[in-house]
Amino acid sequence: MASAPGTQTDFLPLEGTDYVEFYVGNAKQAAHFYKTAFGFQSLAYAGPETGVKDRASYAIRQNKLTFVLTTPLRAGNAIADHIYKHGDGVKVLALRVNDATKAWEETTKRGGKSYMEPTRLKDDHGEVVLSGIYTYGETVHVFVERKNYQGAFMPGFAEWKTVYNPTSTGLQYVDHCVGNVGWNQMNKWVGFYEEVLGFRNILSFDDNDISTEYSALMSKVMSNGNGFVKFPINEPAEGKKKSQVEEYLEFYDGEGCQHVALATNNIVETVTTLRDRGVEFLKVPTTYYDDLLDRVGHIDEDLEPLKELGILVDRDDEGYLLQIFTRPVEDRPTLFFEIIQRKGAKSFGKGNFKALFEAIEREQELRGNL
Ligand code: TYF
Ligand code: FE
Repeated sequence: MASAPGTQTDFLPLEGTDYVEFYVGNAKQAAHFYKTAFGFQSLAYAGPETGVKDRASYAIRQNKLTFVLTTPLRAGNAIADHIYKHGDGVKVLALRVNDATKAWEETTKRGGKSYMEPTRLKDDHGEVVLSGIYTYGETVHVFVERKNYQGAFMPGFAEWKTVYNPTSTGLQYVDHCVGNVGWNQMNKWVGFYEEVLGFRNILSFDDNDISTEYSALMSKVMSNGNGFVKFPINEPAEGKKKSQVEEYLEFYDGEGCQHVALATNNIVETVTTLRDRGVEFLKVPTTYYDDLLDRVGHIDEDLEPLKELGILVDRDDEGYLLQIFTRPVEDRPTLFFEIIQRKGAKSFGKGNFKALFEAIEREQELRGNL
C-alpha cells in the first residue's frame, strides 16, 4: 500500500554508532595506547579465556564511545589476512538498531552483500542480536540489537577490570566516519548508502572546493534520517601531484576508513590533554590565525590556545565548529582521527580544507609520497 507523503517510515532506523572495531597487530598494546593516550577505560575482553579461540578482543569505553581492538592469535584466518594486507585499520562500523534481523533483511533485499546473517547471542546477562553487511573495501557494518543486555559489552566478552584506568580526555561520541574509495567510485558508494541503507547526500565537495596546489579529492557526505550517523565518502581527483586519497589507497591496499571524527564538548581541554599524553596533531602555519576572526566572526574561545594547539575553526549558516586532525595513528599513512566540537554548525569545515590539505601534503612530501 502506498503511503501518503511524509508518512513513509524509515526502513532502517538507526540509534547511532554502537562501536568501532579495529583489526590490529597487537590488541593488548593498542588497547593500552587508546586508554593511555585517548582516555578510554577498560570494559570487556574476549579471547581463549572466554571461549573465543581464534582472536583476542579488548572493548574500551569513554562516555558514548566504544572501541574494540581485535587481533588474530595465529596466521591463516580472515583477521590475520586483513592485517597483513591493510595494516591496522577499521574493520567494523557498528550501528545500533532495535531489530537487527529486520535491518539485515531490508538491506540485503536492497542489494547489500551479507557479512553476517542475523545471529542471536545469549549469556547470563541477556541477549544481543547481530547481523551485518559489507560496505567499501573489506569494511563492514554490523547491526547491533541490544535486548536489555545487562553485561559489560556483549555475549562472548567478560567484564575487563583493571587497576589502570586513565581519566577521560572528554571524548563523547562518533561524529562521523569517512571512507576513502577508488577512482570514480564515490557515486557508486553514494548510491549504495542511498539505496541499501536509506541515507541521503547532505553535502558535496568537488575538486574546485578542495584542490590545493597538488592534492585533490572529491567528497560527498551521506547521512541517515535522524542525522545520528554520517559517512562522508572521498575519492581521489586528478591534481598536480598524488592525491592524499591515492596515498591512502596505496598503503591500505584498497578502500577503507580514512578517519573517525570524535566529538568533544571542550576542544581546548581535550586537545591539550591528548597532546600531553602523546597524541600527534597536524600543524597549520600560524598565519592561519592572522585573519581567522575576520573569516569566522565572533567565537567564544580565546584565540591564543587555539593557535597554540593548532585548532581550526569554520562557520556555516547555523553556527561554527572547531576541529583538528591527528597524524596517522599507525606507521602506514592510513587511518587518523579528527577531534571536533560543534557549536551549531552541521557542516564539515570546508573553509579549512585548503590549510588542512596543505598540512597533509607537507607530511606526504616528508614521506616521499607526493
Ligand atoms: O570529514 C570531513 O569531510 C572533514 C574534512 O581527507 C576532510 O573532516 C575531508 C577529507 C580529508 C580530510 C578531512
Ligand atoms: Fe571529518
